[in-house]
Amino acid sequence: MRTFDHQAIEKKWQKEWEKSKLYQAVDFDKRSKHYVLIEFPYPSGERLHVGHARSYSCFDAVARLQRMRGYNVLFPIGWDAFGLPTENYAIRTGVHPSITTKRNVENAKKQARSWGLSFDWGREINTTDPRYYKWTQWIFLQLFKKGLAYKAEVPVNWCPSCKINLANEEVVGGACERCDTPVTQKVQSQWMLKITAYADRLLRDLENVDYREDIKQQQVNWIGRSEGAKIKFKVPPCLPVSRSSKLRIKDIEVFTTRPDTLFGATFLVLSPEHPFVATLLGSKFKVESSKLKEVKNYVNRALKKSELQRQEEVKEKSGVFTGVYAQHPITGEELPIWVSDFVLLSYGTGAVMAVPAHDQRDFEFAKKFNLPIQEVIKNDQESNFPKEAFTGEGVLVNSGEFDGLQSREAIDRITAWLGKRKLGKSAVDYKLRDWVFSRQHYWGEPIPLVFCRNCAKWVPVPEEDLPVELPHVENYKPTRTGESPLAAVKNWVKTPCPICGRQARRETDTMPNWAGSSWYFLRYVDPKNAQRFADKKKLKYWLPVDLYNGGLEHTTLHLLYSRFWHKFLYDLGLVPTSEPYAKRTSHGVVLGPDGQKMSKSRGNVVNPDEVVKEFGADSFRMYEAFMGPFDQMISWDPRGVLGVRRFLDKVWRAHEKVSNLDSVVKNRELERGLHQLIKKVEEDTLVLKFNTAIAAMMKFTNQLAINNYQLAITDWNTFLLILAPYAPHLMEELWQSTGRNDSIHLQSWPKYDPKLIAEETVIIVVQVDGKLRGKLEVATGAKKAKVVKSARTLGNVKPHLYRGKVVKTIFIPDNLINFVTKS
Ligand code: ANZ
Ligand code: ZN
Repeated sequence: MRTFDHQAIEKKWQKEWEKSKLYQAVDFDKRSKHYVLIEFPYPSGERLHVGHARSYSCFDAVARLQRMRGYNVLFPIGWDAFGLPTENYAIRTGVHPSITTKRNVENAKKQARSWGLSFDWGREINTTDPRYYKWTQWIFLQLFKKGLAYKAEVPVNWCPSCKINLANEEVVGGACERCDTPVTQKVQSQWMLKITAYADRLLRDLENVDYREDIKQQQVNWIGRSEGAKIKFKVPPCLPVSRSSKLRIKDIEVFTTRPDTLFGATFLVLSPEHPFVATLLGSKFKVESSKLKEVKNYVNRALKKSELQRQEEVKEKSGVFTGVYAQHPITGEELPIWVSDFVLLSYGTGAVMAVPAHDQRDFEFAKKFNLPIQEVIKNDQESNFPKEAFTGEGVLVNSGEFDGLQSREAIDRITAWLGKRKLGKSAVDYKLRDWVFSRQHYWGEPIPLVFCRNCAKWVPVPEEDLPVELPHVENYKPTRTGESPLAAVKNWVKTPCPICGRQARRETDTMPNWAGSSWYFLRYVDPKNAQRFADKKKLKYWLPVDLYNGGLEHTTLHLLYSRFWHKFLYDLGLVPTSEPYAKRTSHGVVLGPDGQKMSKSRGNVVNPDEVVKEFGADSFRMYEAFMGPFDQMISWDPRGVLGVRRFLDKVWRAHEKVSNLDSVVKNRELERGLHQLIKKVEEDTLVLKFNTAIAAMMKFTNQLAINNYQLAITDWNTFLLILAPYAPHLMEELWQSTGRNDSIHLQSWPKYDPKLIAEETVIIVVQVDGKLRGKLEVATGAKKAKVVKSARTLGNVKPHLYRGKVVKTIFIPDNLINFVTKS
């Protein structure tokens, strides 16, 4: 037969594997454990796409290989199912999100099954299952109890069309990721998680994990640690200070990475949200009222922009003078206080000392508004001042008693000087901010807190009352006030206070989509536990995750969030490792056949179900692994799938040929090729070079044909084993067709013979006129010319050759060389 019936074969084995629970991970098994994790999918209406299939197929090959190598492998799957697409669908159609989710999960599951992935389905989880989110809520409560969850008025990205607050990553180019409406800023009271308390450890512990270098770097940049100092600038009271003379004028504190430039500070700049600005606008200083109006207008305009817009617009500097001055902490000089939106509230202290000679942004600002520029760092080699700011280090000038010091030393000395006078201190700052944890949405985990007026505080729902189940609603639409739709479920919102029993109100905000995925890898370890989020002993056995693959779009937030939760649980003594993932990798995106990002509107979406139907799951999976280097973006190539299918057909036919030869002379060439293949496929798969592993299989198959299939059946079986992780159905079929009835996927990975795969050598006898004069070690099959050249130089051969002229050279490959001379 020229080809095989993939539909029959695949269905048959999928059923068989499932029945025998072939891929079950066994808790506490004596074998070493190996935990292979892929990011769990969102069950959307679009189902799983060929991008999912890339990482699933490749990591399935890893999981299968590791099982064959003797590991007790945990390779689980689940559904990250809370979130907006399902909610928006509910708004459009009125179908309850839980129904949509159920349907989508069923479909996606059918797909994943049809691909023959070796997931342990017994551990399947779903973040929207109350038995799951009970523990998401429980972990939140632990954070709350430890003071790591708090409420704060924060500026949030607000989409006026979706009527929701957006996380920064949901804002693309200043617009809502979903509806493209320009995003505005709004101040709202939100639950925050204090991830910044873990900033240092999240950074430091990157040293102890094996993440791909660029992934590590992204984490480092996102955390964004800066060392410097906080410096106080006093603001002299400009009396009269309104009616209440008790009002204290706060100093303005700035964060700077360059205290050595302090003498070059010629003005201060505050972010529009800075509390000082609000105080000022409250007219507690004596400032001309026209000035105040100007400031007010500027601030109002700035507040409408999103932080992202502000960062993008920094080139066009804008700002306004407040009319108020601060005192330089050393010279006592008066420095004008400005407000500008290039200063962000959420970084440092929201205030900067501007040093135009040494900071390019300050330089441009000073030029535009005609503010003084004072050089304080000299560096003859590098400085381009006064054409532009010189931002490097050098020797201090115009800096009083600190003149002549190097920047580094000056930083220490000036910081110490300020410290002694309580005007400053060294400080570390992070770009990382606390995590805005509430969403005004329906389809998420309810935040398990109750506000009691009588107790005057937020009260946690008692743990034994968890989960706080999401109530059924008719209307999923966010309210116009920006409140969650849950606020409209009056009898759900009203609840007795767990402390005093008086009527209180439930929190109606829900958790962000990131919550459920922040700990799911822990639940796989013990998915059915009703007493704890996971049994400690099981966690000890399975953690950490040995290999975690996911999209680059999750390299910053999801990775940081889950590392944060994990560290928190570690501090509570509830998980055994301080890091969740020993190793993190990432796959490249699969583009459409036209080289563009796949999208419905472009019409270039490849439907995996059609590919599987036409070519079979094995061809589909193998093509996904073969399409190119795993970490690179690759366009889908329909001919590529066909090519892989042809390769599998060749294997299918070779099976018949090899099986029909009754006795075979061992072909050294082929044997060596086979052992090289064992090594190559094992090594390449483990370092995620799936494409080269498959290329080697193809090469061997060609070699086999050239050598007339002269392979012993035992060696052929080895070949099937090598292919088993990549083409699991077909290999099972071929394996069991030779009379075996144990699964190929329960076999051990073959061992290669290192001697066999080394370039082989032979000893060649060297004669002169038939007399033995030396021996030579050469590579098997070495050519005559090469052997002649080496033989002539042998110590005992050379003199004999000089006695006469060589008239003839007799060469028997891999055996003998004889120089015939005439004297
Ligand atoms: C004075 C100075 C002089 C600065 C100089 C730099 C160079 P990184 O390195 O990214 O941490 N800054 C502080 N808070 C800010 C905010 N909220 N918005 C915008 N800029 C802010 O940046 C630290 C530097 O960024 C700080 O050091 C401050 O400017 C500015 F020659 O202070 B520097
Ligand atoms: Zn109460």
